[in-house]
Amino acid sequence: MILHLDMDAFFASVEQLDNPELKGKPVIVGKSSGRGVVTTASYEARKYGVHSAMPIFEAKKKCPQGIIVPGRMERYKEISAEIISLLGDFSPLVEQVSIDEAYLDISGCRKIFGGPEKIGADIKKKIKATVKLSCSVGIAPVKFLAKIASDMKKPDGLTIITSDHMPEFIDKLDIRKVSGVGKSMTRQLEILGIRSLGDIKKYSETALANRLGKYGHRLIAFSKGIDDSPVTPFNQAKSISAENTLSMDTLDKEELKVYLLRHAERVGRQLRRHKLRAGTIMLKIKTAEFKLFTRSMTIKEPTQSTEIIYRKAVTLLKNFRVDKKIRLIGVGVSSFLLETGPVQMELFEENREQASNWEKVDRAVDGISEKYGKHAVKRASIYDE
Ligand code: TTP
Ligand code: MG
Repeated sequence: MILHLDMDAFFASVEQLDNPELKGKPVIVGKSSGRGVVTTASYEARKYGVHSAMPIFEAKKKCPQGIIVPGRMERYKEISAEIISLLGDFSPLVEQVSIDEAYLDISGCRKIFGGPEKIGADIKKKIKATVKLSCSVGIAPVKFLAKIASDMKKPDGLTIITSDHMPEFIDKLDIRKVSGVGKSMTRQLEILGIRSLGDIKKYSETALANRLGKYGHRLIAFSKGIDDSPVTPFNQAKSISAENTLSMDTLDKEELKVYLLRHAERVGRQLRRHKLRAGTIMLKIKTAEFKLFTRSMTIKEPTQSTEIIYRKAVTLLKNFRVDKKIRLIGVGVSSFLLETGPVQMELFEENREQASNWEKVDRAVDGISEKYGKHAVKRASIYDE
């Protein structure tokens, strides 16, 4: 099963999140001067007919009480990265397709997380709890339907198309909803009397392919519920990271260490799930002035241990002069080796033993988390979360 997630009125919702005075109000993101267009609008503004790509002057006419705000791309990217790192907890196969949407292959997740309804609801809950924003989720046996499904009950929707319902769904599906079918294609299809995806089946494959070219073949496959495009994580095996924006900027290293541990846990878990070891550990810090710093170190013995990643990240933090308040902290790992690959052992017997003991702890923790959920075991220092 494929899950598609799309944030609701993303830029506008972030503006409402950061400025509570905007909550519940019609917010229009875009340049208010000259010939600016609407980048996006909150659902309150959409009620008045305001939508993306509409000239601002027209939006003002439709919704005079609309509050126009310029965009803050940096901030949207920051939240986007946080969302993507959360998704990695649910499946190793996450493909980000735009700033606010991603596909997840959840086929192998039933055992750990439950059925599609459960995983869809859990992902929504997790995002709501962490970044305080709502999203819409669609789940279907194939990618193109998952995307259509996520759009069906916006905002805050969850739509599932099971394989049993798929044929009926396809038969009724308005052809204009299928991605790649634009205005001119719609006109061509209308001439042939094709309005729903199911109508495609009335025609012979060769006739349609002759008329519509390459895309004809694709539509024919879609009409049978076939879409071979896999979920392809494009950062596959390059780096894994976790980060968060703090609820309040801080200078306190002890407080920052708690976040490092949480991120090390997430990154370590993902490494173990992918059966990888990392040779480089990275610390990412963004100051209150949005200055970004990264510090990294190579380790002799590539690791997948939470504890080791945490300790190295702490060392990097110790060496980092914190003189400006910090707003974001993250941990990343890269330079991967397959788990089975040769691993150079630490020189000292004692360290080696310690490292292998930590790996045993990780395995035990992973085992319990898989069985009883991620919150069943926690390290003492993050227990009060
Ligand atoms: P969308 O997901 O298309 O729109 P949205 O999240 O604002 O609203 P919806 O609830 O319908 O999903 O796009 C995500 C963000 O991308 C959007 O908040 C603003 C930005 N964007 C552009 O910069 N240009 C555009 O033309 C569109 C459509 C969106
Ligand atoms: Mg969106």
